[in-house]
Amino acid sequence: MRYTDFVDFEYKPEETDVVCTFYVEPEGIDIKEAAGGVAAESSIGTWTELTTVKPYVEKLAARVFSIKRNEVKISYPIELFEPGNMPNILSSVSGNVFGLKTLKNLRLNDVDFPAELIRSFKGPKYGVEGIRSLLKVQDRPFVGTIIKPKLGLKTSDHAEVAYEAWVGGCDIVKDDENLSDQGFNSFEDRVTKTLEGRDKAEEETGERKVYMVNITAETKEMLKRAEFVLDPGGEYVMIDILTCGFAALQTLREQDFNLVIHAHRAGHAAFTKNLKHGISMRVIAKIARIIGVDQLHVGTVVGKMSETREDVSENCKALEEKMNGLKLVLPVASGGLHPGLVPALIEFFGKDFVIQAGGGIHGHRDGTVAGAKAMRQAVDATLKGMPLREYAKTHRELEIALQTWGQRA
Ligand code: RUB
Ligand code: CA
Repeated sequence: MRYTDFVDFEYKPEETDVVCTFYVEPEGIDIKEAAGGVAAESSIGTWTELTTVKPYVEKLAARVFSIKRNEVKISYPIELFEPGNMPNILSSVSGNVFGLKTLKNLRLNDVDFPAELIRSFKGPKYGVEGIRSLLKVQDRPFVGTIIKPKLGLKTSDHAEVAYEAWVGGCDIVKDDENLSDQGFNSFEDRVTKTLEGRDKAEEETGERKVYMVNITAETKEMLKRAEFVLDPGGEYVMIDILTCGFAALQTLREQDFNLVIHAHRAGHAAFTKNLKHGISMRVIAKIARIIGVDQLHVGTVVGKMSETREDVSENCKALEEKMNGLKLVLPVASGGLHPGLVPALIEFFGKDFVIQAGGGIHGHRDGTVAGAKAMRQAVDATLKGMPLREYAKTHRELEIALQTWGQRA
């Protein structure tokens, strides 16, 4: 079979097919041959015709069934894939094809997985509803913080900052993505001390508080760390899903620990930022949901990271749209957030999301407690329908935050 033999505009995808949408930019060949090349190389074909192909193999060919300018849709028969094996699926649909010389650019913009494959993974254990009942917060966004400075604080100071954030009003405290078990802040000691602070903060505030400890590590080590968190009553773990890899994420999820899984996407922009080449965040979000994360970073629209409103909407859709009965994943907005951005965030996300701020809390002139208070005040004001500047007249922490960072109109 030649590349163009993989193009069949008459083909109608079966319900059981995996359907991928690519952006394809050919180099020195026409779009039809380029699209056929992607289908061939990601299924049963190669650069030349083979003497070893049998008729039953030809039935497994992926088919290009639509080309609109550079948008190419390809359907893959489900038999090409091993259920429950995400690396296997991705090694086909997002594998060698990225390196083809005859393609200037290639981006995997979307994947629709059939029910049978979705069912072969666990999916989220808690999802939005599970998190809401765990935290006993029903009618507002969650407020979270990342301990800053992101690296370097010794354990006692880390725990103290966490305690202050909770007392000030944060529901969630999390480690940063690159904090694991370094000499200055060892994992086990940090879990113990930080959870002690959580218990104290819960007692003092009467609110539920959670600590998302970063267990990112080699897989076996990561599982040990997850178990360690359970002992002193931890309810959450955080994992860098891209640097650990989807197989590691799946191994963690399959333990079925009573732990909410927070997914950090550090490194995603290496795949997602170039709009003509790579893999979209929407695809990464779908995969993470199917494997089974409970919450995931999706961008902010208004913060320090680069995604547009449309990008972030697409990411959220992947977490919320109907997908074979999978639970909804809680979107996390994070990156350059501060109280002055809260009205714009709530306008975009609604209530089901986490407002997660590091600098925008620990950078408050009067410290972490004041920073967390200012964030909660911004949420309260917005939900009451009051302009932040008005509310700030009687809420000093918010007033100072607005003075320092301003407010987005
Ligand atoms: C933000 C932070 C997060 C980034 C990740 O800190 O530590 O790791 O938001 O980006 P700060 P994304 O609040 O000080 O900016 O959420 O886009 O993956
Ligand atoms: Ca971070």
